[in-house]
Amino acid sequence: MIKKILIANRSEIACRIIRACKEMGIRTVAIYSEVDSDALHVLSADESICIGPAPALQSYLNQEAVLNAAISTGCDAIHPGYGFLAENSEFNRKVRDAGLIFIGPDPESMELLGSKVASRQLMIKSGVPVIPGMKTSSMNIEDFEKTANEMGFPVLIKASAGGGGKGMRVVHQKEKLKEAVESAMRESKSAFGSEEVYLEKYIESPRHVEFQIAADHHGNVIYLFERECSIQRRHQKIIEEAPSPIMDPDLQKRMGETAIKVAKAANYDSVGTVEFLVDKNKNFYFLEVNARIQVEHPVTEMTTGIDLVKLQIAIANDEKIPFNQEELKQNGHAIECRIYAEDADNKFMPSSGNILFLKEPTGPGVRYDCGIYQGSKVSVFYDPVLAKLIVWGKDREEARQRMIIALKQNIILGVKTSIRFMINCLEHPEFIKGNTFTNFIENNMSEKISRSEFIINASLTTATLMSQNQKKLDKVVTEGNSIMPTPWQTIGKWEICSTN
Ligand code: MV4
Repeated sequence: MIKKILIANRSEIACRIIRACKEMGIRTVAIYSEVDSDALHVLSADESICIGPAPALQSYLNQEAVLNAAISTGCDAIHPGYGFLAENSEFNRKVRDAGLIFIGPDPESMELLGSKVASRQLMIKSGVPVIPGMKTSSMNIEDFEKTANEMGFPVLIKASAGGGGKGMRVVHQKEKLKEAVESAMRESKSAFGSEEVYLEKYIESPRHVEFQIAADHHGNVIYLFERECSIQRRHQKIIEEAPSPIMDPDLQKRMGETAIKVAKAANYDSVGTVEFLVDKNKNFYFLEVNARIQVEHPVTEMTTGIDLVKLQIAIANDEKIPFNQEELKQNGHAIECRIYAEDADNKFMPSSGNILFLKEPTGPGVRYDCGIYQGSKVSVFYDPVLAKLIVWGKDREEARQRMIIALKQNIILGVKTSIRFMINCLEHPEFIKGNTFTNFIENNMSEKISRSEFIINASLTTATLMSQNQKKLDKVVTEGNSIMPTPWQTIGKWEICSTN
């Protein structure tokens, strides 16, 4: 029976896992690096322990330090969250060899699913639709030319060892193939330490639709429907939603049953996600499995009513999944926006500083998974996620409207954020029509300076004034209205920018 869990992560996901543990009566231990000693996840846990200096490799990625922290605080289990060590099969194995529970799939399944070529071969053998292409990677150009000529151009070259678009090359004509293969090999070698690449048929303007699955230690495997995650920037998801705008009951059943087939083929035994590419004719193809809880899991929770972190911990506790496929229903529509400390007007450069002012959004259907508080330090050492804003509505339009209102309510001063950029996405006619393909941002959201730069600078000015000298602010507010353009209004001593 799991009584105490060490959360091997930080920020919003650590806070989210701690919340699930509290609901289950499980004690929690937070880990923190020297710059995170006052972080919200540390303040939220029952206990906490410093595991090293700021750089992730010396702290959150330091396997020995994390494992020793769990042992020294008497934990039964480690929850890795996402990122960091979440899909590291070596760490997974070390935790189990030390007699602790790793809250996730077993190491063998994680290892198999971590190799693109191995999982692709397993899926072909299991009758799961994969993108047409080479069966294995190759080092000689003749194999690439032969497959490309058989399938026809355009084709896509991919790195076997990694994802996230690194080492990917689209090739539209034969003459460019050799040079593209060699360049992909070089990039893959530097990014993943392996120059193994392979070739697939290129699917034009695909959608990224992923299915949430859960499998327990007693042979039960279910799907908890899909998430549409096509709005990405440089392979980083920006906005996710459930259900997908293109989904229909027949396609959903076929994709869900295929996701279960994938989980069974890989002997998967935790919560996880099966990623698919869907083309314009609604053909779907296996992409990969994410063997962890994902950033975007709340949109599934908000439309099914299932707490996926509690389910993941229950499965790790050898419990059976407490419901069957027929009992699961999708209700309404949920959208998630990731609130990043990034400068959307300056190529999304990370923004660091102190949170001078924070107003969390509220309202019907609004959930805010937050990793900061007013006064938090936002450092440059880690992923710049500050919070996730998830909104539920009875249908997609109500969820979209509520999300826009909630984003405008979410005031964060002290760092630049991507809030204005997301409002622009959600207000775009193509988003409203549900035309959310993987090229949505490059086609619709040119990286020109938006209004947000002025709003953010003015917010920073206000915040700085507030934090320095209230009297000075009174004077500015009295006299300053003439310098604030109309969108600004003063409510008492607070200037709130109405961004509509
Ligand atoms: C593809 C593809 C088109 N054709 N494979 C991007 C990284 C990894 N998630 C797989 N990706 C793609 N694989 C073939 N054969 C287009 C993409 C792709 C993409 C996929 C999902 C979400 C966002 C994407 C952004 C660019 C490219």
